Amino acid sequence: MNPHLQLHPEVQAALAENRAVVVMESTLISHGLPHPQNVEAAVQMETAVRQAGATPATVAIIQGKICVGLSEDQLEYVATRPAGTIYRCNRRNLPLVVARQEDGATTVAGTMIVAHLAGIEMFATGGIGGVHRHHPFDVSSDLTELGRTPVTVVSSGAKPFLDLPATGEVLETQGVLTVGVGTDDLAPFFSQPSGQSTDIRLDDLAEVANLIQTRRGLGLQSGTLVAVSVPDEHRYEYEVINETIKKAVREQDAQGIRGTAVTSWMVRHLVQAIGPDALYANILLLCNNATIAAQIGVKLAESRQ
Ligand code: PSU
Ligand code: MN
Repeated sequence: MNPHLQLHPEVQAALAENRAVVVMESTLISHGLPHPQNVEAAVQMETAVRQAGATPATVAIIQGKICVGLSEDQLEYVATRPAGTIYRCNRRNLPLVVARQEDGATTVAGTMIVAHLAGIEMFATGGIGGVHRHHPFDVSSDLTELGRTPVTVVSSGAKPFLDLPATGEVLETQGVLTVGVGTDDLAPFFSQPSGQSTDIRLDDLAEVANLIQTRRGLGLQSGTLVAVSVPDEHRYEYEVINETIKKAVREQDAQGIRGTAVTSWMVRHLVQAIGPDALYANILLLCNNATIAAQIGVKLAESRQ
């Protein structure tokens, strides 16, 4: 195992016995959701993974150590770092944070790298990054990482305030197959239909597992993006949400908010505009994605026995 990794004993045991493990990101905890909902969401996701028969492993860098699986104290630590004291890590700054023994939360891209280093296939999160509206060169490294790291990201697709057609194009160029489960929407998040489709819809998780096995068997280094539909009662009409999003994007541009600040500003703004149910729906979809990731992981583990 890579010496920079610190595996939680439970994760180490699961991997040694070829049991299913699901990784989760920490940027959502440190930069995405407010406290204490961030801790609640992380704990609920871990519970969902366990209930589906897999072992959860939330990833974060604590004083330079890449932790795969966090204790309760470590989770609370990551969730309460003051703004500006914890990096948002992807491929670019992961070595910097490790070398300087600093704290870092991993984005989808960063978490994929760590999952692959640890030999873990399945990853559950909310929405992935993509191409930003009006800023075609602001392309999230989540997309390029999906093109070069063989990990399966189970998500609610791309974040709905992105340029979804452009995001779909980049995923295609990167060689990333997008698979809908219970949907064929590339960005179900909490609103459908977005008008942008996944490459294929597969509601049978055994078929998804088979697809992942085949990609691995071919030795391809790209990942797979799974988009999961949102529980019905928490679904908004995309047409309606998109009007709110368009206004928010204009305001964000006018205020000059760019780069790593974009997502947290937008999530805060949308929760304010749509109401607290948006936050609740966000947590619910995270748990739903965690369950599906674990179920696929269990199927993969069964086929390895
Ligand atoms: N979705 C959310 N909140 C977030 C993120 C996604 O609802 O905080 C994070 C994820 O970690 C994702 C990252 O990988 O935003 C993408 O950011 P960027 O566009 O800066 O690459
Ligand atoms: Mn970006």
